[in-house]
Amino acid sequence: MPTVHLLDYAAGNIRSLVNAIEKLGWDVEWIRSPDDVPNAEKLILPGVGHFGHCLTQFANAGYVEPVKAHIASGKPFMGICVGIQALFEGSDEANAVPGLGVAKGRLGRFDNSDKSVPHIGWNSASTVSKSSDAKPQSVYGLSPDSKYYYVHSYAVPYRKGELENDGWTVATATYGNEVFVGAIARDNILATQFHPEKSGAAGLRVLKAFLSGNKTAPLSAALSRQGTPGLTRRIIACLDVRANDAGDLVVTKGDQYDVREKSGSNAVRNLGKPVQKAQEYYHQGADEVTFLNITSFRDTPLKDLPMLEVLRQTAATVFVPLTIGGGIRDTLDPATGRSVPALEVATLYFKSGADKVSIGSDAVTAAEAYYAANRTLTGKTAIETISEAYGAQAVVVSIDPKRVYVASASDTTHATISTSLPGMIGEAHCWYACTSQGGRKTHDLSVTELVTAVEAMGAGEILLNCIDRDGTNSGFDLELIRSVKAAVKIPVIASSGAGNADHFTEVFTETNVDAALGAGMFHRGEWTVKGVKEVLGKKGLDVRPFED
Ligand code: 1PR
Repeated sequence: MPTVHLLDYAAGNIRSLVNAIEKLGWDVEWIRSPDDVPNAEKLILPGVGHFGHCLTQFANAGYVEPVKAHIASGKPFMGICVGIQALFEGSDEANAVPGLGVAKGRLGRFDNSDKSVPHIGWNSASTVSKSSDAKPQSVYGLSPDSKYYYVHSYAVPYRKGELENDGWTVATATYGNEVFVGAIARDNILATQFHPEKSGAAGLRVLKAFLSGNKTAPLSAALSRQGTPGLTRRIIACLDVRANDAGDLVVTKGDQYDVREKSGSNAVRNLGKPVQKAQEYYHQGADEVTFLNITSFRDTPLKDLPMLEVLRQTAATVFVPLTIGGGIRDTLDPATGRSVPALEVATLYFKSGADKVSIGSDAVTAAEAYYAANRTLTGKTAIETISEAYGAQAVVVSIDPKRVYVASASDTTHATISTSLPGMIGEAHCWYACTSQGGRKTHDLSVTELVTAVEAMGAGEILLNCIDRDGTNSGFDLELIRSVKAAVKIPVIASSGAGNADHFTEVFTETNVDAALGAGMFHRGEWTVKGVKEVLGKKGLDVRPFED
């Protein structure tokens, strides 16, 4: 098999990239020291997380000159995510750390006054015409009709002509009112801010064009419409996974978190096999797939090795972002009695193909400790340590709130909302209490307190479930979503209650939520992800076009 070299210089969850390259029929060889660089014919510089952390590791390991020499030699080079950022002169993320300066420009942080940051999701990479009468150039199969998966807080602002004057072909994306550089190409160099390995068929096409040296790979003919620039509405399929009574790992789904059949056997509801289901949703056009290991609070996640295998098999065949949740916390190794930090548990998942980990119960405990210590950050929580090592974008906090009704706002110390859905005895106010251990334990901590605390700790995204709505098919809790969106700047995923496509339309039009997740309606086959997206598209909501 042909070989591509990948530079291994910083902690990062790059298993997905290896999977994508192998799927395309190439072998990966690792560059583990600067002396290996001259052996590379084709070189990929990946990178996720913090610019300063990555570039400092890169420079300290002695890679700057050998990589510059590789680029100058004319041999193929590709940078991905921090790998494109490295080509520029520097970043506001770490002012003192220089980039390679191969391209002119610096990265700035997205403005979060009008939008969520990090920028997470599917956006364009539309090549810019060289002159007003010229057609956009087709490079490496990048298509203005396709969408690619981005996850970052810093970007190079696009200024017309600047990069082009130095011979670069530029592809841009738009986030809010900011236009930024999504990809650049010149001679032997291709670099993308998005992750081609996580961008489904569109991304694999770009990666394949680079690997096969096909700079002028044609635009995809598969799509029939001109894409709208900007971030699409993200649809996530969620699989709650646990062992059933026979010990098999199954996809299950509860009603308000009760996953046992109501009649007859009272068995754990079995809705299919995790890997197969994930593949099904990928082929239906799911923008992400989330696995929640819902009983891992009972035991140490180190015992959940079958879950790692589920992840491995899924990641080898599903090329959109994968999140895994359940049991991400400090734990004890039952075999040796050794204490194992949450970062090590998360690393097991990242190495098996997860792109993000989702933290539930442990986030509640950490937030309680944060407030008890007068909002002091310890740097030791699971959120902080994983965010530090893998970047905020890799840390999702999954929340399981439930409504607590009160007759009057003065009946509780928590901030309440006046609700349009009064309680059983007409209470017109409510607040949302956090729970842990799959809803079994209720805490005297509101959901807005929790999200504020975890954002301060470095979480990159909120997965906002709702016990009252889970499995009810009655639509998302819009009041809950609005109150959480008002409390944080990081993206929020709406979850629980979706029963049909109109519920997705409703949540995207009635709130400014960043993504929406469905489970039961997909598992029971009542709706496909594709069907939901078709409805959203008809309502004028931009979704990632389906490509196979
Ligand atoms: O606490 O870090 O070990 O993580 C455990 C994880 O498992 C948490 O993310 C928690 O939300 C999840 N979990 C625990 N018990 C259950 C349960 O259902 N008994 N599921 C559970 C969470 C919510 C979503 C569901 C949506 C959409 N369930 O998984 O997919 O509500 O459902 P719908 O569209 O069918 O309404 P830790």
